[in-house]
Amino acid sequence: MDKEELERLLADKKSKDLPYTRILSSMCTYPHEVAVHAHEMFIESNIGDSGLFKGTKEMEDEVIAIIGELMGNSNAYGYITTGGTESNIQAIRAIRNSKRREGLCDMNIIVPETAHFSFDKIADILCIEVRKAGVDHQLRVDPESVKELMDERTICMVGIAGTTEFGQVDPIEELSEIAKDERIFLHVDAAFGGFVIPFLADRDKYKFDFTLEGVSSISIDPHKMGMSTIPAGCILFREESYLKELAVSTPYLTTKEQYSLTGTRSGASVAATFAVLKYLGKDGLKKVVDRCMSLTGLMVDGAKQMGIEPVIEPVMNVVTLRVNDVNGVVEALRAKGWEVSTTRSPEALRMVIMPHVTEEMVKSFLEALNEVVR
Ligand code: 0PR
Repeated sequence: MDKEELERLLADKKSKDLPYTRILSSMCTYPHEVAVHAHEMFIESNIGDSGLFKGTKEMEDEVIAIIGELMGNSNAYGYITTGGTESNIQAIRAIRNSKRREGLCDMNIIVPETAHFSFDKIADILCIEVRKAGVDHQLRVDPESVKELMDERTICMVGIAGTTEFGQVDPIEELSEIAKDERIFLHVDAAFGGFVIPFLADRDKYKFDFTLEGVSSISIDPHKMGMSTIPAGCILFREESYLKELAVSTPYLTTKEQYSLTGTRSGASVAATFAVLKYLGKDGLKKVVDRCMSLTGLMVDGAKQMGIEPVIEPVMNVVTLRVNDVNGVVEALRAKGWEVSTTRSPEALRMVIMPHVTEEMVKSFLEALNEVVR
């Protein structure tokens, strides 16, 4: 195939992909232009053999320190993963390995029933039981339910800072107290919320990071609200010993140990994450969140004016609306060119107000919604 023909083929495939300008169902977005530039510049970098790519490794170390500081601990230990799934797997694997060395078997962990489906993969891969704790009327995990599920084989509790479906934040402060009392590992899944909560006006209501003594590890994804390129997640541990639990020996590489789940690993998305963090800084990231939150308010207010109520008042940039015949509404909106998603319990329409969403998009979506529900 010559290049022109290949170009036509690629363009044809591209035309079948939806542009984000029609997508309200995704937690991904267009990467920031500085991320795209850095990604291209480091396209061949494999941080899986980091001695060959020392500049990339320096960027990863700095990114871990910057994100650690954002999470209340600039001395946290971790690495850039492929996303929230790998980060969650690695956190649970670290504590599982540590307890296995102590001789424990038939272990279990407790996650909120609102947890991301990556925890179902974890049950399968790590062969541990994943117990699901109930939530309150605001869809936050109920600490009493967590305590009831706990036994001598419970090795970890999980709290979610920004649930996938509702954008709700669990009472991590209470979980942290339980973690301290019971000496149990507490993992916080902030894959989505990690780059949102620190910039909210009412952030003090949602303590979730390493400033809480009981928090042992955090997942936070640059490829979601961090506007980096895919794949970019991040796992952070308070203590280095947990990162060491993940080590395998890599005798013939430039480094003697590796902690990551994957072998070959994208240095490009490390560079992209570095670029966004350096270029935007906290002020720039806050502006992104401010804008998303103001459009979230616009969408919820518009829906209320049509007599449609949100399931919860949005905590972050996720809008869930109570409508009759949710699936019918999704189909009708799709016919009008809008991609939205749904929640399971309670059933609702779900929209994520990512950085690619504009005021015009929200207004024209509300018009479409109004026509559909009428
Ligand atoms: N933890 C939480 C709280 C998440 O919301 C997600 C993904 C993960 C972990 C897993 O992250 P990775 O997908 O990076 O491994 N949340 C979104 C979801 O499952 C991911 C997503 C993004 C899905 C864009 C679809 C989409 O179009 O809904």
